[in-house]
Amino acid sequence: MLSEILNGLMSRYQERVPDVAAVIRTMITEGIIHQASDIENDHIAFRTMGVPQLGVQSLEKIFLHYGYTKKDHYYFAGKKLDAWWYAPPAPQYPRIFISELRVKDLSARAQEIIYSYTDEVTVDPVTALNLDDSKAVDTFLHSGLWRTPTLEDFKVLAAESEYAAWVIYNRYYLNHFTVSVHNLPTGYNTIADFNQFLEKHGFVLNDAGGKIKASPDGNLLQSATVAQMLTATFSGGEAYKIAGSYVEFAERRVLPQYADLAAAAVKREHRRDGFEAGNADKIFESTYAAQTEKKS
Ligand code: OOG
Ligand code: NI
Repeated sequence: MLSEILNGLMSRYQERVPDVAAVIRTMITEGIIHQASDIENDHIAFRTMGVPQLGVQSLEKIFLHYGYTKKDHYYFAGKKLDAWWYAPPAPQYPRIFISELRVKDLSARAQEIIYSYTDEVTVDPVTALNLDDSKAVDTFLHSGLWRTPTLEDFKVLAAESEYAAWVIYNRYYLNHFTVSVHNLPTGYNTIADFNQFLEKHGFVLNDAGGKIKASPDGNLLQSATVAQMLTATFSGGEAYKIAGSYVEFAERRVLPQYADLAAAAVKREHRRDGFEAGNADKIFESTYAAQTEKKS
């Protein structure tokens, strides 16, 4: 079942990213919500390596099997990434955003390092999965795919692509979940107000391009925490702090053609859907050193 797979992802993510439980706890103590399940999860996101047997074409098969629909493509020239978003089979499920590194656009040295890991996966591992078996899917999403990297390889990759270094260590670990703020009580239901609440409680926000990332139509507003650092253990046994995952917040405004709907009648389909390349480009930087170094 889809909800089992999503719950498995969320529980591992929550164990790894203390900010997740801290945001939820603070929302409860502030009286914004009663319990964690009151939070609407706008979307979740994954990162992957764009090599033939892996990448989006592989990972997406899981979610297409569970009824997701592939939607728009986004291209990030500077970061050498492609991404797509997927609409859920029913509105109680989160959207999914999956990006992949355009490995062929990197230097020969970086490509060689990446292939030395990804070549361990000889065939698309998702084709071998029984996708109806949600336990098997859950196990797969939390398996290593390739050997633990060396610290040296991690550092060489990070110097050229922080995204590449993130994926070589973190693999398919959930990159973030996203709190929908627009259905929260007044005082918290805009990104501007919610950011203020977060900062008052000590959460550090990604300020690349400004703390509020806004789509040109003004209807999709996003913010994100700076990723928390975790102590990674590399193949030679070295402990080294690297960026883990972060938490995102999204405000989707009611589309102009539904502006006259009574607040109680507004549903997901009346709000701005999809993603925005300009916003996403800056949100990726939540795991980049320029942001994480502000925090540690
Ligand atoms: C994804 C960044 C983009 C969004 O909502 O536009 C994003 C990532 O950091 O992998 O999450
Ligand atoms: Ni996101």
